[in-house]
Amino acid sequence: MAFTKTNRTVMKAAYLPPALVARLDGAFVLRDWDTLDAAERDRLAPEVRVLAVNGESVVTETFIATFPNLELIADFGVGYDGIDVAAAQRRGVAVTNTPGVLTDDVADLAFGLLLATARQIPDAQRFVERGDWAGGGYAWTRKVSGGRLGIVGMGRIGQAVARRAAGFDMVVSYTDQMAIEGCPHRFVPGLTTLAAESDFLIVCANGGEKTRGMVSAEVLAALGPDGILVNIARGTVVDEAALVAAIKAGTIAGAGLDVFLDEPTVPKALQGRPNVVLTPHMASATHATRKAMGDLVFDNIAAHFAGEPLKTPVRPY
Ligand code: 8YV
Repeated sequence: MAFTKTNRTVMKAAYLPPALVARLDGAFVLRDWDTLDAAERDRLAPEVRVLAVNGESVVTETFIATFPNLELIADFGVGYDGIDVAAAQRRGVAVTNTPGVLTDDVADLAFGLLLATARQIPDAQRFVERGDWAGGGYAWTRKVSGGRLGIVGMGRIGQAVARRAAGFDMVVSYTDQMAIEGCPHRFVPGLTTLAAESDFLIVCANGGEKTRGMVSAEVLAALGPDGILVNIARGTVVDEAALVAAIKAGTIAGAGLDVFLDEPTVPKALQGRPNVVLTPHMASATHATRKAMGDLVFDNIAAHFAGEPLKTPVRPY
């Protein structure tokens, strides 16, 4: 099949949920990059008008250039730090993501990690399962309600975290590139100052070069020996080596982490500790939300092929 504007060929180039794959396969010509050999890739690349990827995908300019007739990169995820959006747009390729539909789940997991880390819930479960309770109660832990919460990145997810914090009578402050208009919480321009003034720091910022390593050794030192860090954003935002050092030295009180620098690798030094709670990048992974994300990916692709406005186009970070 040679390229024509009417070919509706979608190249899947990352994991997508089976239900979305089935829908795409039913409606369009779906190809799977990972199952093709080099000759098939060369032959099929010119037909591809849409590339379907996910929030962890790395889509470089070189990869984009593999598809000379590409029109759209549809991302199954809200984060698109792995996609060279500027390069895509230079080539006239649009990019869509899945904002909004996963906000609640991600904020829920952020709060889950905060509570699980401060109250040491997973370690307390291990204590019960080991039979240690017979020898006396579990060690006392940290109070969350009423604490000072610092939010790093006050976008949709940061704001959803702040709404949950209100139910815990927390005092919320935040940092971002600038104060968010209409946001009722205290804006703190510097992350180190925010960390110094927070009991709990929740990272909700975008990934990408602008935020790489932003939660640095200095920020962790400012958070201090009573401070807890939660990251549900991207592993790149935290200087992971500095975090490991801080946890080992006890210069912060604990961490609740859903994302890591080199997923699925999690530093051994973070494992098996009562004050570190680890989850496998699952913040948006509920049945309802993954379905909604898949539907939005499908709707963006369908809108594109129908010549209609994209539902959720992105801008470069
Ligand atoms: C992933 C995410 O996209 O939305 C994001 O940015 O990090 C996740 O929801 C999801 O795991 C699919 O790979």
